[in-house]
Amino acid sequence: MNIGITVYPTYGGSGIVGSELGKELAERGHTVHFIASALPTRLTELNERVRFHEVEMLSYPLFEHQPYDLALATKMAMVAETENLDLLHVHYAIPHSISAILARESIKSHRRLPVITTLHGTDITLVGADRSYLPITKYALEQSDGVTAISNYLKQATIEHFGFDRIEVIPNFVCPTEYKPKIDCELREQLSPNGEPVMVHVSNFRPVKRPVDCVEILARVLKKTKARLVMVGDGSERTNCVHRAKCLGVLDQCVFVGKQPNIVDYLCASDVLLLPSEQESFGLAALEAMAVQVPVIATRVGGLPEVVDDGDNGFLSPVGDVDKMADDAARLLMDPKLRKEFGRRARAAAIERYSTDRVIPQYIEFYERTLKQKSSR
Ligand code: GMT
Repeated sequence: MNIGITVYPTYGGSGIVGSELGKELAERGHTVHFIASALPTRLTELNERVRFHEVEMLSYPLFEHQPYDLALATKMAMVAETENLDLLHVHYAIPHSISAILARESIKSHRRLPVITTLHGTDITLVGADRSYLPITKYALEQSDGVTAISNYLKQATIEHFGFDRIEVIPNFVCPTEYKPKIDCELREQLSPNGEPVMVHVSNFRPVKRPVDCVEILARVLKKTKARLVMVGDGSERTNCVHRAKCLGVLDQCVFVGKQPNIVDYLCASDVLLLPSEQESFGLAALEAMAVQVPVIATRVGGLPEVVDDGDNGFLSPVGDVDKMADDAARLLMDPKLRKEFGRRARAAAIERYSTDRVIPQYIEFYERTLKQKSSR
């Protein structure tokens, strides 16, 4: 198939999932055309099967803000024609689905271009559910030729918010050969020069991720055992994290490494992952940690209970319960045998439910089904 994929090209989870999906499809013989405002960060290599089409913005003095949605729709329609696309697969409903529907409609007199929308989270629970965006998000769902959601939780949330249930759940995935435990003594030493156990947090540091809770957890863990906190990523909450760490007197035990392209190395150099999010429709960071045998301490929200088995391969707590999360983290850090057992079970669960070999064929089958439906209409 010739598949057009649109993602936000930044560090967000939906961009990562869309990009990794494209690479996996290309490995299976399909040609993937990424249509985005910039080269997605995970697309390090372009080739005959993985192509990139940049959305060019028209600058005109009359426009205070340039109309990105229209520029995207125009590019989608153009790529569909020139590259003979079979379908468009957009990640994150706002505004990607609307642009794709516009592109489809603009060329429908002479070309069929089914649109598949994958819902990732805040496109439904926050942005889409906002009164101002609700009608257009509902329209985008209804007009898409196929809709997928990355967890059962998100499917249910979409039904509740929009009364729309024509949704296939296709979960996020992880490549077991890329995400496997490895020992990088150099990085580990760099992060923890005195050999303390390492807790890691990976996110875009938005308020919804509650990264300041990680600092609170560290301060409580340090009352029981030695530990380091490695904060990977960047965003608006970073300064609050640094400020809170100073107030609690634990800044010396924190390392802020900023955005990193090689997340897997940081996960492999750690002992537990902290994910104290207020909302998480899946929790890709949790899955990636589990795949490298790092147990997860997370909140019991959204799709996280579908990924992490509480008390078996990680621990779940109510949002904001930093005392319990610290107790659970300390328990794992102080007991290497338990940690190893949790880690082993975490990887087994990650591969069993979410390996690329299990999930990518579900997307291919969904594409084929959508293409058939469209032609029989
Ligand atoms: O919805 C968002 O917050 C943005 C989105 C993103 O692009 O990072 O994150 C969502 O999609 C990820 C990939 O499918 C999921 O792993 C995240 O759980 C989800 N975030 C939220 O639901 C807050």
